[in-house]
Amino acid sequence: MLNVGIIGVGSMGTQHFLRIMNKIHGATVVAVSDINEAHAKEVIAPYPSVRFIADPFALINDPEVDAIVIVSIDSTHEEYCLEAIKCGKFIFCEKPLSASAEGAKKVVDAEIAGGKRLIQMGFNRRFDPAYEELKALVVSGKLGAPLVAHCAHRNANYPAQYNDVVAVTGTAIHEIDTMAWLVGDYFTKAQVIFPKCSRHSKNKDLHDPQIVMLTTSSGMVISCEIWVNCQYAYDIRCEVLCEDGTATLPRPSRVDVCTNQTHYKGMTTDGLGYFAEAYDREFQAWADACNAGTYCKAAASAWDGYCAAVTTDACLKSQKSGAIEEVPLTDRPNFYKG
Ligand code: ISE
Repeated sequence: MLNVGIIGVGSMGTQHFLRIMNKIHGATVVAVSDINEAHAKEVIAPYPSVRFIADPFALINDPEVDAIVIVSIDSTHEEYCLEAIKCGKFIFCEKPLSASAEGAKKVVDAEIAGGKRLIQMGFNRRFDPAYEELKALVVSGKLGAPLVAHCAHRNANYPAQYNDVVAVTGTAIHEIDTMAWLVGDYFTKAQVIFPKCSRHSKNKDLHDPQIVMLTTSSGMVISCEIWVNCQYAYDIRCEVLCEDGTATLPRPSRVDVCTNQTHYKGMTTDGLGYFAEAYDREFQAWADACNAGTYCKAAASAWDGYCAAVTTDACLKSQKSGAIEEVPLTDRPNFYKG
């Protein structure tokens, strides 16, 4: 049984906690840490075997804790990963790996120096059956080489704190990792374009929607529309244009309704619910790999987290310059192959 310690039980952390306690085989949570002690204690109250440990570093070093799940605020991920690497413990780190490419590089260097792959990044879409189906078709080559992709990432509504930085490091980062994985390439150029801004943007520092343009090392061009106050629902789209046809991400199946001379299908605003199956599968894969003493090949590694951070840094630069920015990435080191 894998004894897990979770740092951060906000909305996503609480879902991960409940998922591990109730759905994942071979793993259980033994300790939780959160800056909001009262809330964390409420979350763990129905589970008397789970301890609250106020200091996240003490949780990481706790002898009962075998593996760490990091779901705390983005700016803390790097330091917790570095500490867990020092302890030689397996880590599940929600994206991003670090707030900067420089920070992500420190984590990668520490992992390589330790000689063992310990980090699985929480890029959940790699475990989504719809994305898996799309990737399998593209990789099969049945439609010829992929040339272009159009992605859309729409959230219904975001609070006023959401700004241009988070639009890239919290939202576009999913398209960045997913598309790199889907086409098996990395990015060399990035540009962010600001169209006319929606009146629903609640922050003068949030251009909503915005378009992230990415070029891969093979010359594929990928457009990602990031629209975090689209109002109508949580909506994820992806179409890949290949030499001999196009492949489109299947939409979630919903009841088809006809009423009052109208025809519709329902949608949801709940992003965590939309990808619930992918989250379950990525945690089961993580627990299985940890119990086998290794890393999960299907999951994103610290190197993928680093690639995403280098790409988001270039996007942030482009938001300011308006220009096409270089993404200084190189081929995957041997340590991260396979
Ligand atoms: C959030 O952090 C996520 O991970 C969601 O999947 C994404 O839709 C949202 O835009 C992010 O803020």
